[in-house]
Amino acid sequence: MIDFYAAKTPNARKISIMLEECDARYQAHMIDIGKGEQFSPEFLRVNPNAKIPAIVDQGEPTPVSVFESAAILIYLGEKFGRLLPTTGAARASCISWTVWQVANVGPMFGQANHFTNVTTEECPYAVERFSKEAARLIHVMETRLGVEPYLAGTYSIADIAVFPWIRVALDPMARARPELIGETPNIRRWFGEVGARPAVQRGIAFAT
Ligand SMILES: N[C@@H](CCC(=O)N[C@@H](CS)C(=O)NCC(=O)O)C(=O)O
Repeated sequence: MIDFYAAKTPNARKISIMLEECDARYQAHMIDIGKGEQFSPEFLRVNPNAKIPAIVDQGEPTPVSVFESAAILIYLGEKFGRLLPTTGAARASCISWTVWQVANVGPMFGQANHFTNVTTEECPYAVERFSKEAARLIHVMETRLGVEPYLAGTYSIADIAVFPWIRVALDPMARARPELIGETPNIRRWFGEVGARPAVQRGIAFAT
């Protein structure tokens, strides 16, 4: 059994999708980050950095805590032997694109959304800076998906890492900026294929 600490956010949905793809036995524990539950002493023992997602794998001789979504995706890929190539160039590519998501797409989309939609202060410099970088990342992804069907060639944890963030940007109900996506036929083709997977649909439906 895997304890999964989560909230209704794209970062958490990466992990619910991966748990579903792996047919893992898991129990979700919702952390109310609006109320500051991530700072409770119990949760800080799981993730000293006070952020969801995090997991505790109770299925090992000694429980294993993992935090940071990329680390969790790699841990689950190795544990279940799924969606993470084991050697060579394929593994390097998969890890590169997975880390690309957590180091770039998450922070930049998050900041672009924050300064555009969340803060009540006018911050034109920050809006411009983060929106431009988010648009550049979309261009990088669109170019990549023009030469490969999936980010690392075959469907992998890298696609799972990015999918919930593109979903937020595409969703007209979301507060993120759909105009950032623009004319991106390759991303839309990829989004349709990834989104049609039953495990992805179950992972997205999690906690909605
Ligand atoms: N780099 C982290 C980002 C995690 C993150 O930003 N989590 C947010 C929710 S999506 C959070 O827990 N925020 C609570 C806070 O900042 O206090 C990852 O990929 O896991």
